[in-house]
Amino acid sequence: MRKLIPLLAWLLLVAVSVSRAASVNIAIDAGQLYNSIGTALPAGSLVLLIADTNNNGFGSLLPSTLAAGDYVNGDDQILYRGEVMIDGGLSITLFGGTPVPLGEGQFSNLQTGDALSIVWFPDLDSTSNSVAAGASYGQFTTTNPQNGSSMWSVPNAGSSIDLKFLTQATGGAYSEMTAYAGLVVVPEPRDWALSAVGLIFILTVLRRRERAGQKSDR
Ligand SMILES: [Ca+2]
Repeated sequence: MRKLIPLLAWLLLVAVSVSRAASVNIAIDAGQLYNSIGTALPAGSLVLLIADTNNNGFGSLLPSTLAAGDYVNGDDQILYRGEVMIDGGLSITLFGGTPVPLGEGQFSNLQTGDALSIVWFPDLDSTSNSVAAGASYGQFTTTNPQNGSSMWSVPNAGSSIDLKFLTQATGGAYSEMTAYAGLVVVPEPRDWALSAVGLIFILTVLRRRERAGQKSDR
């Protein structure tokens, strides 16, 4: 028996401002994360923690900037940026285990109970500041947490939770397929609308020129 494929763990501690007076600590333990053809993500790949601040579900990602506080599709907000780390164990602590303080009031729409999700990008590294249409990504959230995970939602102010996302390759219960990046960033609707308007304009001009040419030929 040889060692298992290198385990990938991603853990972060985040202090998220829930109200002016209190914050919460969120730790994440992740298993293998893959691209769409089953290759494990390399160390340094960008991972985001996002929240469904309007409680209407996580929508498809739109082209967006990727700073903490930005929205990735209108109302799903980035709480924290992290990166894939490779290690032989399941516990890696970023920042020496010190919770990362985020500015109070930075997430004014965030409320206790908002669903949480992680998003990973096979083609972006942790220094990337934006994502374009067509980029692939994977996303995970659950209302039925396993392996000792807390609920994947914002806890009460002042409390700490541990979100776990462990695939079978890392001793967890989730199939490897749940860690595949099979989604793509879609263009914003208005981009499609603008393209359609532009195309109609060009066709109209061409048709007029064609008609003008036919008249002058007579
Ligand atoms: Ca949403």
